[in-house]
Amino acid sequence: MITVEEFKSKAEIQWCPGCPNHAILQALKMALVELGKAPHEICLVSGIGQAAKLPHYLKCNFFNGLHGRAVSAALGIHVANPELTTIVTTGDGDCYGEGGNHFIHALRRNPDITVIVHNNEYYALTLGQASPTTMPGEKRSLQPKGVEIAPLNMPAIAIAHNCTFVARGFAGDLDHLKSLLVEAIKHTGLSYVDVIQPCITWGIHPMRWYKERVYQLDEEYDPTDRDAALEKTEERTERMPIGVLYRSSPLSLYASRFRKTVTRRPLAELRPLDREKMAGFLSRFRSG
Ligand SMILES: Cc1ncc(C[n+]2csc(CCOP(=O)(O)OP(=O)(O)O)c2C)c(N)n1
Repeated sequence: MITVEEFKSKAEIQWCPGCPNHAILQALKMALVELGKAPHEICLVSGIGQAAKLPHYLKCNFFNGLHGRAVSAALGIHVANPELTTIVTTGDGDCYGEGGNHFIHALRRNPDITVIVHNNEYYALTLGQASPTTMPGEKRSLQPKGVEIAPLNMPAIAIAHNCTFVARGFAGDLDHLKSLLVEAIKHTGLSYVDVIQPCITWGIHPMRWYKERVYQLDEEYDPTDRDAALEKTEERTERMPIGVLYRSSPLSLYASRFRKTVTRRPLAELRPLDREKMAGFLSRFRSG
């Protein structure tokens, strides 16, 4: 039986001590353990940013791509090898800003991947500039008089485009987040979890502020009610619901449509892996 310890990588964590990203990393490891996944069965995919460093800190296959392109890379990886559990870890800037276009089109395609967005409402790596989810009125380096435009409501966009699993989690509620990630990874089709991740360096509110506002959706909430789900996505300031906002029956998957029209077998099956050749290739990237 795989343990959380076995997912620990050798890389030294570069996040601020106390950053809620640590909790998201832990929740993901716990979810993978609960699902009985082994490191070789998983591929984490990311772009650029603090959130995008997560794959460095979890032992498994990973691909670190360009800023905003994680979802597109994940789509290709999943189609090439559908046996892998492909998970994107990305920031609000990476996924909704630089990668917004790619994410929206992935929603239309419905690949069987999970997208976890560490939504801290800023471009944290590049020193806290406003991102697509920064709240209006907040003063930032490029908006000294305050952000003037409304934040992007990506969960609503996802629901409008029939994403079959849309959830919101909170990095301050580890067990709840772990359960959401288990559900998301189990889900067939694109599963999308927007995680409230208060930024302790550039943010204006402490964790306590979020804890006072976040509440768990209960059994009375019906995640199959599309209109109710769209309404819930609007609660983002005074009350912040967490849980599965929207869930619908499976739609046709990108990989199976691809199989019918382009190639019957996934790339990973076309030619057996030549391990010797691969080891030679990989050795070029090793130092020392
Ligand atoms: C094409 C491109 N534009 C801009 C940058 C600079 N850049 C690097 S990370 C980043 C912001 C990342 O923000 P987010 O995805 O929210 O992640 P966070 O650091 O907040 O976790 C930016 C703008 C870049 N590397 N590449």
